[in-house]
Amino acid sequence: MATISAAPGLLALGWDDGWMAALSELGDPTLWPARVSRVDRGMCTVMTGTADVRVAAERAVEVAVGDWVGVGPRPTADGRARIAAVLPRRHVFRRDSPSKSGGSQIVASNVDTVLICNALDGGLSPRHLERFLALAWQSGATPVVLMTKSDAVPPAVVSEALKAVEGIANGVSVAVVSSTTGEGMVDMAPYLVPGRTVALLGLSGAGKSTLVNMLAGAEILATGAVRRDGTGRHTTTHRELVLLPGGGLLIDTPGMRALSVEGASDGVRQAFGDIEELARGCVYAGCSHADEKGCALAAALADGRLDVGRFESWLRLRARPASEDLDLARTGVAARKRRKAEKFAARRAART
Ligand SMILES: Nc1nc2c(ncn2[C@@H]2O[C@H](COP(=O)(O)OP(=O)(O)O)[C@@H](O)[C@H]2O)c(=O)[nH]1
Ligand SMILES: [Mg+2]
Ligand SMILES: [Zn+2]
Repeated sequence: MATISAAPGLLALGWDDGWMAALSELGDPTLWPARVSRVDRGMCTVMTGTADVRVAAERAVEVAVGDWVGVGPRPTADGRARIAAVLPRRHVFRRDSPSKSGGSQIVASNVDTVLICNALDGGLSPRHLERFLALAWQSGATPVVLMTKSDAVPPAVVSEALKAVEGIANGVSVAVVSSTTGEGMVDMAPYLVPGRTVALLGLSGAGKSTLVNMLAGAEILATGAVRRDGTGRHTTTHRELVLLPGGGLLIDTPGMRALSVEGASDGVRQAFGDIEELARGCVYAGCSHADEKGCALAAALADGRLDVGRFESWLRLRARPASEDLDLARTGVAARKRRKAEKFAARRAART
C-alpha cells in the first residue's frame, strides 16, 4: 500500500494520506484507488494516475465526478472492473435534482474551489448569483466569482459590472478574465495548484469549456456559440474532470439555470453574512425586520447601506426559524377549529 501512496500519478490527482486512510478503512486490500472523471449511465471513467479506465458502477453506489473510489478486481460479465465503494466525500457541490423524483444531485465532489463563471456580455442576474454563492458556500469549498469574456465589452461595462458583483459577493474574490486575450489568467494561478480541484459552474454559454480548453492548452471539450437570444447551446452535456498539464484539476459542468437553495441554509447565511451581521444590531432579538422600532436593517435601508433588492432576496432565501413555522401551523389549526365551531353554532341556531 505504501507504494500506492507514493505514486506520483495519484498525488497529481489529489491523493493524500487522508484518502489512503479512508481506503484502508474499507478493509479490502484488493481494492485499488482511482478518481472518477466522468459518469455515464452505469459506467464511469476513472483516473488511476497512470491511465484512464472505463469501469462499471453498481446501481446501488451513487458515483459523482470528482469522487475517490475503491475499484475491485472482481470483473463484470463483460470483463470490466467494478467500483466497490466511494470514499467519504469532503466538499460537495449539490443542487436540487431536476428530476421529478426530487432529492439532490451531486454536481462535483471533493472540490477545493468553486469558480462561479459569469459572462460580462449578459450574465447572471444579481439574484441568480446570490443563489450560486449560497450553494458554493454550502459545499464547503471556497467560492470565487469569475467575470468572463472581458474582451467582449468596453472597459466601462467591466468596471460597472465589477462594482455590482462586489456588492453581492460579500468578500468573495472576483476576477476578470478573457479566454480570448488571456487577461486575468494570473489571477487564477492560486487555484490551479497541483492536486487541487476547481469546479466551474454557471449558466450555459458563460465560457467554462473554452476556459478549460485554454488552460489545458488543447481542445479537450466541445464549446458552443451563444444563440441570439442569449442562451447557450448546451454544448457541454456531461460533467468532466480534467487534469491540467501544469498540475491542478478542473471539473467542467453543463450550465445550470434553475437553482434552489433548499437545504442550504448554512450557505445562505454565509452568502448574506453582511445582512446577518447588521441584523444582530436590531433592538429586539426576535425582530421580524418588517417595521419594528429599532430595526437595524430598516435603518441600513434608509441610509443606503443596504440594497433593498438584496434585503428582499435574503428574506426570501433564508430558512424561516422553526418556531415561526410552528406559529403558523398553530394559527392554522386555531383558525380551522374556530370555523368549525362557528359552523356548528350556526346550525344549532338554525334548528331552534
Ligand atoms: N469573446 C469571447 N468569447 C468567448 C470567451 N470564452 C468563450 N467564448 C465564447 O462563448 C461561447 C460559449 O462558450 P463555452 O465555453 O461553450 O461556454 P460554456 O457553456 O460555459 O461551456 C462560445 O462561442 C465561445 O467561443 C471569451 O473569453 N471571449
Ligand atoms: Mg461547456
Ligand atoms: Zn430588524
